[in-house]
Amino acid sequence: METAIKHLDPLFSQEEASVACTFLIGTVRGDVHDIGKHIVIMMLKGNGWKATDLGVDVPPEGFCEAVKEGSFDILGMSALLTTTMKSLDMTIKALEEAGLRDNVKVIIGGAPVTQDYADKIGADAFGEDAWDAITKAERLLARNIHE
Ligand code: B12
Repeated sequence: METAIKHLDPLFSQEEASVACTFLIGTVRGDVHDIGKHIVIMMLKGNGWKATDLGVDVPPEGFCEAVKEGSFDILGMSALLTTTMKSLDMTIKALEEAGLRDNVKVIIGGAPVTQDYADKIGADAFGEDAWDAITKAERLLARNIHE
């Protein structure tokens, strides 16, 4: 999978952006699963988005620092373990405590994650798969522009 991603990535990065959108993404603390996250990134790039990957096992403070230092429209977080879903919640709380929550729209995903969980922890959206991630992110961005 990793070899395939290395080959495919340059091809997905050639499209021009239909919307100028920046997407920060990472796998949450305690979790090293990143295959699905890489698929999301490839799909984003293929649709003209700028995606910045923070990697795996990213602590809440790592997400906060990146949101503070950069200029991102959307923060995407991936969790593949039921035990690391709480890191999604903790990261959103950390963003709130740091006064950064309004800087980004938050979209979460990963096999155990659900819309109910996204609602419960105050995420802006849940993406079931890579295409859903893009659809929901574009919807959030459109809403942001019209707010
Ligand atoms: C590959 C894999 C691993 C690899 C990961 C390699 C890597 N580089 O990612 C390795 C071997 C390292 C691994 C380790 C472990 N794993 Co594992 N792993 C898997 C496996 C087989 C596949 C996961 C996967 O890649 N799926 C394919 C991708 C494409 O799907 P996806 O990740 O869901 O992504 C899609 C969507 O969810 C969504 N999405 C994903 N991220 C995001 C982010 C955003 C923002 C959005 C919008 C959408 C989105 O879009 C993606 C594309 O459509 C699953 C079992 C399974 N069949 O799912 C177990 C599984 C996830 N692992 C499991 C476990 C238990 C572990 C370990 C704890 C095992 C152990 N005892 O060591 C460790 C934990 C390590 C850690 N700390 O993270 C369990 C989790 C159980 C649970 N309920 O929590 C599973 C379900 C296996 C099982 N049936 O028991 N694992």
